[in-house]
Amino acid sequence: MRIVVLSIFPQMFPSFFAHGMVRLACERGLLDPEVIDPRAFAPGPHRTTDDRPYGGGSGMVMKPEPLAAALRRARGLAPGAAAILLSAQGLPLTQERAAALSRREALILVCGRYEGVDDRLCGEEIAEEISIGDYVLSGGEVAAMVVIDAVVRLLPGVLGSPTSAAGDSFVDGLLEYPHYTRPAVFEGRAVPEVLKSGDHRRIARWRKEASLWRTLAHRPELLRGRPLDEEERAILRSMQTTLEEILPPEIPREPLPRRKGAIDRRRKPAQRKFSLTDGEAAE
Ligand code: 9D3
Repeated sequence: MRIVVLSIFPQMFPSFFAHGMVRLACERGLLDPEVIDPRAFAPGPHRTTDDRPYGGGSGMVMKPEPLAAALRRARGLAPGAAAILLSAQGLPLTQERAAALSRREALILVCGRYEGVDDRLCGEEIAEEISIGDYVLSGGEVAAMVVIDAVVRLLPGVLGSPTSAAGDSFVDGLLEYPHYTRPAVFEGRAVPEVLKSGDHRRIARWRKEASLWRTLAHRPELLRGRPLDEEERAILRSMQTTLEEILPPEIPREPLPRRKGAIDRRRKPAQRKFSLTDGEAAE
């Protein structure tokens, strides 16, 4: 896969391409990366790539001409590739989107800096915009590395076996179970006995329970978006039973004590638009 990155900080990339699976992919000829600096296409002694925003306001905007010229060069290096802008306004990166990108011949990744890129470039030259999540970065470079990392490990021949990628979290919709290696006791904490038992059925069951428990605790919304088989339903039911044993039902129903001086935002019964029995009364 050809990947051309456009960035005014090209020196952020060499060490990224020189490590781990990304490096392996390059060595195996499965990834052919190139970084282009739009500054090289900017005129004048200062090679300025930013300017003040029309309409005023704080921050600077990336000028369209150097980026457009760099894009033209990128299209020469990666004919037919879609240009993707890394942007906080983009569609969220998911495992599914990473998999779709990994099936393309080539990618052009455009990294913005400053407050953003002149919107006329986004409209005409950019096919897609991708965000890596709802937090503020200072530019697209780290996001481009995230996209490349997620995509490259899905290229056929990068991972040891094609099934390694299929076992990942998100691929089967659950978080992963905990991992352990030697020593058997580390700082007084032992590895769960079952993992040393050699009983592969019990190990598989323990891992399934741990996956479900973690998913329920950290990412319950993932369980809603995924069909559950009978074993998984049984495990979740037993967890509910366990929780009810630990927490008698009246405890979570008790309202939390009010902080001194806090404004009481609890809606009083008189403020309700409808009484709770309206539905029945209408029948
Ligand atoms: C006034 C609001 N701006 C700064 C607080 C908005 C803003 C401008 C530029 C927010 C982020 C950025 C730079 N971000 C990216 O280039 C970026 C990004 C991100 O910030 N979050 C998640 N994914 C991405 S991909 C590129």
